[in-house]
Amino acid sequence: MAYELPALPYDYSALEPFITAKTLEFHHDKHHAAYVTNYNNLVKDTPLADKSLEAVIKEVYGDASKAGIFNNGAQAWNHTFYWNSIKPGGGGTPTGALADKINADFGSYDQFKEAFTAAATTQFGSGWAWLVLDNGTLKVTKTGNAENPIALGQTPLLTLDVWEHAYYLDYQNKRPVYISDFLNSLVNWDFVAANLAAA
Ligand code: MN3
Repeated sequence: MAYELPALPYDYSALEPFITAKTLEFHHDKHHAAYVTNYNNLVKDTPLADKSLEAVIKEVYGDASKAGIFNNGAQAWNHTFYWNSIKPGGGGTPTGALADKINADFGSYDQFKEAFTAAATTQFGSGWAWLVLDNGTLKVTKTGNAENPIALGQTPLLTLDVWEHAYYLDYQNKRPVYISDFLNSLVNWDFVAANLAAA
């Protein structure tokens, strides 16, 4: 059973002016789609084809002979998670149980924001910044290329794509502005709260 590219959960222009339709058309329809196509081609007619994407990511992580499957499968998963991590009219501060947990584990929302900004800014080259649940504690992490928290045994709650293809058309070299727009205007805290509640 092939893994299907999920549709974007909003219109291509819905995240403007922060992320333009042109970026989403390339990022979803070309980059994300290519990872899905490559993944399906690599697992086709193998025992992995019938397993969930999450199961395959865990199973092949660290196996050099299956690096292509890991990279394309994890990138397929990471992008779907990223689309759901942002929304039109997002950003601001979390509320409820999620806010309480952030305050308990980071000290304050501002301290979380500082840690997340630092992780996203200092990920050298391509990769991702994450908010994860690790043994019951919230942590900010960063991963290179396709690597993700599922492979590392953590529960992902939120992600930001810091590959240049995610922001270069709109922000060029200004990754820090892309990061602050993500936190101030795009984060889908409802998605993060639902992920925490389900963990
Ligand atoms: Mn990307």
